[in-house]
Amino acid sequence: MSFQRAIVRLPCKNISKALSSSDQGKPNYSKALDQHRQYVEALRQCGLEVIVLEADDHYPDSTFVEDTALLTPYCAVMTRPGALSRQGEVSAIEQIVERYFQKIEHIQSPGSLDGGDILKVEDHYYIGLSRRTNPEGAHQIISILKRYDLPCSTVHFREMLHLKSGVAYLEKGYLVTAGEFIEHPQFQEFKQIKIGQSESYAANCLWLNGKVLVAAGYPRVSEAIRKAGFEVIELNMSEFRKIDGGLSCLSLRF
Ligand code: CIR
Repeated sequence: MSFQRAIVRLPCKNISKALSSSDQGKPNYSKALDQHRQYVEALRQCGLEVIVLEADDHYPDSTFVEDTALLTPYCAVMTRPGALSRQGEVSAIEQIVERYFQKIEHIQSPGSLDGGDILKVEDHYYIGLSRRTNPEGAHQIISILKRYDLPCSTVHFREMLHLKSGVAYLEKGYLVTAGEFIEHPQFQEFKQIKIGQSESYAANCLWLNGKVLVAAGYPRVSEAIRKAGFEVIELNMSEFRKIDGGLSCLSLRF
């Protein structure tokens, strides 16, 4: 599989008001912009055409575009984020997605679903049930994906914010796993690159056309991924980490 394009949105001036469960302080806007610029550059290095949307000051979390949609080969599914303050992010992304997708589906109330809870492994979609994605949201997306003959299943977990906060797929049968996902029964059939507690933030890495984007500052993770045969691009993510964001959250790839 390969990706041609990505949609990203510049971080906004109100990024310091973004949702956060971390105790690492507020993100610095100009550093976030700089890190975002490098992220876009890395996407281009991986061969993607990058659609860069203007910042939206109304939504402090709006740089995390991944949560607003699932883009599949046959349709786009616009989500309904679990955090009330983020639900208004979706319509602006839909206007962009409409240019590229003929079929657009929607998650509807009372369903909630964040894109960060959807992990694609080959042609299978794992849907995480989290604090953001409720059973109704999962039920709706599963019905949609079934209509397009896309196989899927739900994953229960307790600790992480999103499914992809702790598990990533790198192609060639490799999963990167951290925390509760290391022993998770649904992920035992894969070759696992297991990440220890102290580096678990970097489990949210991103395979793009043969290269893997990894957060900088987690040397054991980069090393393990290199050993598995992938080229690694390290990116400083310090400002996004402060607001619970990882590498995958910053783009929608298709
Ligand atoms: C939030 O709490 O919604 C944002 N501060 C972080 C979203 C991260 N998104 C993701 O993992 N897909």
